[in-house]
Amino acid sequence: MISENMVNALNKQIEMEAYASFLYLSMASWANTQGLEGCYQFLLSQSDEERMHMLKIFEYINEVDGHALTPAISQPPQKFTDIVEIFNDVYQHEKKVTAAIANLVKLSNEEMDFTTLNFLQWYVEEQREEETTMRGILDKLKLIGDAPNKLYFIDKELEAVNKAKAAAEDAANAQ
Ligand code: OFO
Repeated sequence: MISENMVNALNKQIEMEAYASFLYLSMASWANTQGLEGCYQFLLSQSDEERMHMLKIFEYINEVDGHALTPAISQPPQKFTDIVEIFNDVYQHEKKVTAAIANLVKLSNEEMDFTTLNFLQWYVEEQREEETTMRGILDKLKLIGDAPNKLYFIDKELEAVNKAKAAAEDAANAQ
């Protein structure tokens, strides 16, 4: 049986995933106002993914007889100055999420809650993938640097990331 302590910690994670979903949605909206369609689509899809991460925990808590709570979400920033800064912020945020998942893994281990430990493995892998993706994007943005028309090239780069992601999803769904 899951402990109250573990349920509380998972409910906290729901809050973090929900905040990430809204933060990325807000970033997507700003990118849209700048005409950065590739960045907009990427951040929109990241926002969707975070909602899915939230729901997965939500359903898990209820499945194991806990009480999943709808989180209170503080308002994310609405205005941004620079798309490169946005991707830096996303990377930093993902690192925080990775640390939070690591704490959940530690807690489930300490409590010998192997069901939750097993459930969390998906998140461990997901965070590794997310950090790799974000680092890859930041590396590309560094290469583009302050080139003339840099926003155009950044957006093209994000379009390529979106295409690669869609292809990987199609391949996974075909299995
Ligand atoms: Fe769910 O935090 Fe990003 O991936």
